[in-house]
Amino acid sequence: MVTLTEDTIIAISTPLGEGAIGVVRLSGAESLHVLERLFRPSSGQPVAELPPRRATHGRIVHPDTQGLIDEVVVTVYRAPRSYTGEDVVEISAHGSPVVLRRIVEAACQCGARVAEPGEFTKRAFLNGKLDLSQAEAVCDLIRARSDLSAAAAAEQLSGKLGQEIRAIQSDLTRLMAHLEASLDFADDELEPWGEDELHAVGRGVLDRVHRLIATYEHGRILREGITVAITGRPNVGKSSLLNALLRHERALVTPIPGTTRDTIEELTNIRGIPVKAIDTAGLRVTDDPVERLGVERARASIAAADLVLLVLDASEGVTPEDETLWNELAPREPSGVMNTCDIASCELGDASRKTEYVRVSALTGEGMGTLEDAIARRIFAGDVAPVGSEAMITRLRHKQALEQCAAAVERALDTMRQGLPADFVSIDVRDALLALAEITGENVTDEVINVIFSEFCIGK
Ligand SMILES: Nc1nc2c(ncn2[C@@H]2O[C@H](COP(=O)(O)OP(=O)(O)OP(=O)(O)O)[C@@H](O)[C@H]2O)c(=O)[nH]1
Ligand SMILES: [Mg+2]
Repeated sequence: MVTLTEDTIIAISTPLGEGAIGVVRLSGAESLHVLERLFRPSSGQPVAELPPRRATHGRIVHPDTQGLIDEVVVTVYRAPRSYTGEDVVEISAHGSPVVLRRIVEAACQCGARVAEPGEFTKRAFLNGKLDLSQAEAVCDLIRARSDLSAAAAAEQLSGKLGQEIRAIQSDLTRLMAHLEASLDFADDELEPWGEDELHAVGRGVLDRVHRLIATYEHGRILREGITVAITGRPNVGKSSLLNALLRHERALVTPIPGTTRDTIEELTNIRGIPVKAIDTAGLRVTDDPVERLGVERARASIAAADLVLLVLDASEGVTPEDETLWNELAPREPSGVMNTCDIASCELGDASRKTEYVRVSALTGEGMGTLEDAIARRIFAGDVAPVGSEAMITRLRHKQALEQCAAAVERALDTMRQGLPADFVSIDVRDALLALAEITGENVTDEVINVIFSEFCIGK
């Protein structure tokens, strides 16, 4: 297990840049001693006697010169009632990068050291304030790029995933106790279960684990977002469509075919899902070397995208070039978008192909809502699960641990079916429990912990 360092750490906890307020945070056993040397409360109260969780006004001064650095408000939290579980001091200063850096430097002169990325949350985890799934959720919440992503991270931070894992752990622990009772070396009070009961509990666990694994597809999308590539032949309105999705004029639009050369990527969100939308060069054979490079990039973007939108121009109908593109892109199952509905009847479909086009006008915005709905349905394969109803996993790490757990439970059930002795079964049940403990962090290596916390920003 990881050992805690005794250092007292400090970092700027608000984003770098000018702001009304900037917060510097200290954590560790020496926090109050460091504060004592820097802080002069307006009330004249000694720092050691400051009441916890109350705002105290005063001045931060340089420890050597006693020169004024800033007028601040300080909040003291005493262990274990703090974010990290240690003594914590939060200094709210004016949001100037220079002032905040001077406070950090002054504190370092008094014995603090600059925190590593995620070190505050890592300490919170090591001190039992958060389980590992909650610590991961802190990172996800800070990084969330859409409402749904933020909601999913907030649910996980509230402990929802941890609770479900603990419920499964408790079933497995009960199973283990009954197995051991039948071995006659554990709790004498416990009636050993019959085979039916053991099987039923094992299958119940398996169900719950599989249900959680099934949430990964949605969870991953909410955490990581998806990439949507906009493609089609030149001049059909791809860049206009990108602009309409982004609701601002990001890409150049002209009546000249071949306007877009380089790919243009921009983050947005569609129905609460974080989306990276990519506008690409129109696909055609060309002698222009620059355009040709653009077409190569477009093809690479299409290959890497999660979803491909194939744009057609209703005023020109379905052209032979469009047909060729449909065939070429068929393996990617593109969503058809019939653009320029404001000037042309969009009723022409492609009966033979039975293709459903979403009819839009990138110019007037008509049909864009329908397109966004269609994209959201495609992303979530038809069922947009409301965040919050059930525990959800969002990370591959969780999925792999659950798959290991499921495999171990399967093995246990198999071993029972073969009528092998209970101690064989309990080996598998123990493996299942260990796999689950990787999610909550009761069973993880230093390496895994370091990787998880290195994703964080400094000050968190
Ligand atoms: N009436 C109408 N015109 C549109 C619509 N969408 C795009 N246009 C026009 O069509 C022309 C081409 O639009 P772009 O968005 O540049 O098309 P593109 O597919 O990005 O073109 P390339 O980058 O050259 O491949 C421009 O003159 C747009 O104003 C639409 O929905 N209705
Ligand atoms: Mg374009």
